[in-house]
Amino acid sequence: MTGTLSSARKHIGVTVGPTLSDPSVMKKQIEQFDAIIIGAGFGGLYALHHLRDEMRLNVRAFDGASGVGGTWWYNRYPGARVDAPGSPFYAYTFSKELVNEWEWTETQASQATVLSYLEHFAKRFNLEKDIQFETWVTDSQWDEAHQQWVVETDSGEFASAQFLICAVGALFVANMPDYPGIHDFSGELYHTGRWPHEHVPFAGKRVGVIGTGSSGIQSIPEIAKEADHVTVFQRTPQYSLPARNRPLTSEELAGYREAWDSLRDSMFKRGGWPFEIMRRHASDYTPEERHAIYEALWEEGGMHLAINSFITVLMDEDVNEEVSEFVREKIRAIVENPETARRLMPDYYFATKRLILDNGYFETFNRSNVSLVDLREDPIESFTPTSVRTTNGGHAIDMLVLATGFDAVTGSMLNLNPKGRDGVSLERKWESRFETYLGTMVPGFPNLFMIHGPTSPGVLYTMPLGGERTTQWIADCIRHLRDNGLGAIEATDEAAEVWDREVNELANKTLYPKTNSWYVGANIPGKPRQFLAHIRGSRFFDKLSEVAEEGYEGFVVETKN
Ligand code: N01
Repeated sequence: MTGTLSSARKHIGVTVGPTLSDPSVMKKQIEQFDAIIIGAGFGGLYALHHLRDEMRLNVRAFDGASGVGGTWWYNRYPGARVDAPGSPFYAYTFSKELVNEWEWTETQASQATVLSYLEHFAKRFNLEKDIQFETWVTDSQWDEAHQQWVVETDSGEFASAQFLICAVGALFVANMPDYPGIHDFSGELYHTGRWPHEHVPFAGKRVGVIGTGSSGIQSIPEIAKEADHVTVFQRTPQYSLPARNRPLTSEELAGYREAWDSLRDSMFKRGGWPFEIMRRHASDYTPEERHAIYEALWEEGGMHLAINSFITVLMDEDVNEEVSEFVREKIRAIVENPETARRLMPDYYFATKRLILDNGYFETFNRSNVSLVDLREDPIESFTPTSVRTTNGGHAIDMLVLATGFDAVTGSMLNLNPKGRDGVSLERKWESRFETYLGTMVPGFPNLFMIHGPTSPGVLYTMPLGGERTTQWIADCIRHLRDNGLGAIEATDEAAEVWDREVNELANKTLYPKTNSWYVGANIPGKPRQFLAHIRGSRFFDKLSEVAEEGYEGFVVETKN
């Protein structure tokens, strides 16, 4: 954040109160819109299209990057791909024309393909003219008197709008490990979530990779193909399933297009998943039959082992352990060196961290140029200009890749840190608990909407579709306000409390909260522990509709000033 709203106001010779109540100054100093959108990734782009073209609102979007794409703009590390469900479902679903005109060529599209798709989307709907790129929103403040949000950008501009839509990304604020002395390392240093746009050559280099989440597991096999040596620094061994990425045939794509309406309908009903889900119980099968089911699902690849094995896999410890052991067996069978295989054995509940899909990750450890350091047995002690030193010795490297993830779900909203009613900041509001109503609004922050906010289904749902559905709800809410001469809508504390309980109760029926994952904020030291996602996506969107039908139950509204 560079400066505050009031300090910059001072800079241009005005103060907060009088400025905002003086229309002539406002016209000169502050550009006015109906809605401001922060972020031009999947969520923000659709919000811009929908609010501007369907609702006919005057909208401005801001993004710090120099192009559209959000997550797909930043995460350019080698091997970055979509996980499940893959093409053509990880895409906008609302326009059949769009579905029919974009030619997906692989089941798990690469980052470059997804970025091209988003660029195509922006061009097709002429969105770029209303996006201000390379512009960070550094501050945002609710202006009570005018029932509007005023935002400040890093270029010292101000803009205001009745509605503020935060499409700031659930996985944006990079988690930089705070190892003392890490800056003593003088070689090339990258974070996967901030990968350079220029080609990064690995040939002839010794590369260290810290982190074995999706980003590490996707990038390590690609880096190993080129580098002299790759040293993987692993803190938690992972379950990873074969992505089985392959070309998507034109017949398959044609079939999906043909059946689009029913597949989309299925996504609505099945938590964003387009295909039928087996609703079977492990106890109805013999151990041999169950094993055969796991084998078939492993061969099928993708997330099927988690989604389609047994319905209690994320609730029943015994079923979960059986699937966990099945994956461990696979790792033992793939990895030739038994000591390396031992270090790669995951021991948390299967699928309670975000599931990872890989393209040859475990196989990579059979290469002679890849070695594994288990940080639990052999922790990092220091860095030198040319090495990482762990308890058992030094590891010479020329390049360090941090695949250490993000301050997930809440980090980007806190980075924005809007100031709501009475100037109370989001940071203060969320000091001990990430309180929201419907994962979309926060008490004390009228007319501020989040796409993929905490306690929304977020990453547990197919995100582009989740963004569409959330935006449609936001748009209906805005229409409701406008049609009824209302100036503001705000979630009540009571509704947020009930919501919080409901989200928690759902999560506590599963094994998710028992694992230290970014779903509970455990990857960020000091972050309040709270399960951050609504685990029943379809039920979540039904609830959004019910709340609207009931006249926005759980909200208070104000007439327009
Ligand atoms: O981040 P992560 P990610 N010292 O937090 C380790 C999405 N995504 O960027 O498990 C040593 O999952 C950390 O260890 P531990 C997807 O939703 C999607 O990989 O905390 N290690 C872990 O191994 C995903 O879940 C795609 O013990 C440290 C790793 O770093 C999410 O983004 C692709 C450490 C971080 O894993 C985040 O994935 C990529 C430290 N100080 C990402 N700090 C798709 O395919 C952290 N770690 C769509």
